[in-house]
Amino acid sequence: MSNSIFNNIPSSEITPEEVFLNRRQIIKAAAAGAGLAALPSIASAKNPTAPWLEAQIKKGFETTMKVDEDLTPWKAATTYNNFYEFGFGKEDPAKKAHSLKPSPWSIEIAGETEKPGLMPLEDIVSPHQLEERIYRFRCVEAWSMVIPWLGFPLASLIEKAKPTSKAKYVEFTTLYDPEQMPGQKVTYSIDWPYVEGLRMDEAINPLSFMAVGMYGKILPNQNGAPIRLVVPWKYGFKSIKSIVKITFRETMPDTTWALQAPNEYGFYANVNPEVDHPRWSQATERRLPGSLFNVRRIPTLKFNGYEEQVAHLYKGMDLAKFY
Ligand SMILES: Nc1nc2c(c(=O)[nH]1)N[C@H]1C(S)=C(S)[C@@H](COP(=O)(O)O)O[C@H]1N2
Ligand SMILES: [Mo]
Repeated sequence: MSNSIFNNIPSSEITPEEVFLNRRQIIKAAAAGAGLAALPSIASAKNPTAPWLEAQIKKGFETTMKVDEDLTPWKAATTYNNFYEFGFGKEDPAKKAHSLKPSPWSIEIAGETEKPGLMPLEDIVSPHQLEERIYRFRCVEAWSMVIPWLGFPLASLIEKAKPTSKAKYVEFTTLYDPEQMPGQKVTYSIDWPYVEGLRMDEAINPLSFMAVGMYGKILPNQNGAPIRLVVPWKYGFKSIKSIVKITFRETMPDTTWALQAPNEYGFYANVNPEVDHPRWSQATERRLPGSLFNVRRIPTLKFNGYEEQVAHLYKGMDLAKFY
């Protein structure tokens, strides 16, 4: 009956990141049959969050960075997601991420650090006055949004985690728990767990942000609860969700998308309208939400508009080679 795992998705929704699945994998998927096309649950994602975090957000936050563009409506930002741990469709995370339990939560600190071990989320977040950062967010699939995140600079978490002088890179790992994240049972998907990374100087750049909320609220599960990375000058796949581990490394980490399709997704993944993806142009983007009659196509900005803050990190590097 089904000849492709994408049968349930209108073709306009089939995304390039999905197309990496090679023919053999798609045939395997078809053989797996209806198992994948489980009936979508109508339950919307709930987030049984920690009361202390709710309270901290209610206490208030400072708005520290804005862009002069309209915010993407909450509904679009929370129902059009990439979170393969809950399926390939953009609507899957909103429908299925209720099985994720974001509390209690902790992050393991590992690798080149003087302080290996578990840090409870409360110890990580509570010391901060939360900041609101309104950032442009550009997916490698050429759609974009403007999101008001709530969180704190990644640099302050790194400082607390005490990397040694050998630490040149920071690796981030998402939770691996197929019971909470049923997409991880799907063997023809990406290799789990999802891993991303930054060079140390990128990680401590003031723009690099750890988000625990958005739109003045706690982070919905589908957006990466309870804690995720946001790196606004890079393609969205660098902004890893539901982080359980941070590993300091001397050498460049192997990251999920760069391993999956090295000719298409690089480690740096800086937004760059001049360097096309092998299968499509990166010169423009679709600003969400659009409609059939109003595709809001706008030019893509170099470093997603954050050139002034980050271009110096890549001085002397050929950005067509280090994509
Ligand atoms: N663990 C994990 N993190 C992830 C992804 C994912 O599939 N799994 N998708 C990435 C991609 S491709 C994008 S565009 C953004 C989407 O974030 P949003 O759903 O909050 O807009 O999350 C990124 N982080
Ligand atoms: Mo993406």
